[in-house]
Amino acid sequence: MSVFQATASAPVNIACIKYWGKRDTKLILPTNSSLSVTLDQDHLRSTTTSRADPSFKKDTLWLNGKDDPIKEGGRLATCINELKRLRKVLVEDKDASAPKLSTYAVHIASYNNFPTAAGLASSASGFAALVSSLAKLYELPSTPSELSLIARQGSGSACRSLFGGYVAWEMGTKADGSDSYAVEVAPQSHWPEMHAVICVVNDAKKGTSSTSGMQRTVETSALLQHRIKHVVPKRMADISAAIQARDFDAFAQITMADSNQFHAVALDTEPPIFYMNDVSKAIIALIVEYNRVALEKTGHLKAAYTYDAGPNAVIYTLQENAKEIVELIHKYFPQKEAFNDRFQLFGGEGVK
Ligand code: 2P0
Repeated sequence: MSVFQATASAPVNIACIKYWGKRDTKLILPTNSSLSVTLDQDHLRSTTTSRADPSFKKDTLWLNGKDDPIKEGGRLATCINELKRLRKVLVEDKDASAPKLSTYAVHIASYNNFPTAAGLASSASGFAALVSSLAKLYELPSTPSELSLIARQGSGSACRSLFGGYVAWEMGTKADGSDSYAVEVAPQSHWPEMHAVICVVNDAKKGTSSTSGMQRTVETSALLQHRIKHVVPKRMADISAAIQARDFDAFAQITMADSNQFHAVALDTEPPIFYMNDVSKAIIALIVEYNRVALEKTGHLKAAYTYDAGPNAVIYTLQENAKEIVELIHKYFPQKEAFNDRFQLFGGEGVK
């Protein structure tokens, strides 16, 4: 008897131009485009195995070994059902001999090989790996951009984890979301010197979830409207050009400015949202000073901090400076065991 099973893995990504706000909460359509770098060392991935079998009673997910209920009408169910629909339309309807996998329930097991203590959100790599594994199981002829349309409906940032390297999520304009997908800006090999140092300030789960926080921002922040209309479009173009030109100075300036503005719109939310803490801010001060000295000595910036919806710092730098930055962090924050240089990362090949 045939076994219908496939495994795929997907990487974590960290945005330089931040996604924050939805114009459609069901389809997960963003209020602005975003751009990320994929962190792709082998120990920072979600790996998912999917199996379809006529004997299975219902779709089931195990997340890190624990049963994770699939809510009817929820994001997971949406992704699974959409992939089943594509299996039927793109494979079974075209080839009468293809097994009718779209009619079988699936069992899905997903693991993150990075510890919760890494302080990294796992929804992006998790949904990207889930979509990739089902697409492989169903032998879909879909491109990564086409699959990103589905991963997006699991978690917005997940669409960017369908690629390695430098990835843009184009917000699109259509109401059905068909033009809101991820595209590769450049592969990791284009600028392999790019590294990311992750500083784990706090590995606790964040106070305000991204999903609810960003909608409060959409509803209450005037600054967000300015950001969407007048800031992000130019930054998307400028950072894409900086990546193409391997211009670290421009990349760093834009990345830090966008992190700052994302946290400013969080603060501009009613009631205000604070994701960074005093240690996060001290790291910003350290990087600002480090860059000031570097600029004076060499005429160039050496580091770019960025913070997501939590206090942990990700510091982008070129390989030649990575060791110095890790040492600097250890020097100024010696008591913090949580600062962890195990996670020196670099962009990579994306989905395997
Ligand atoms: C980003 N973040 O671009 C931004 C920056 C957090 C700060 O994407 O509601 O977990 O599942 O679409 O993708 C976090 O938001 O939110 C996020 P949903 P998601 O990476």
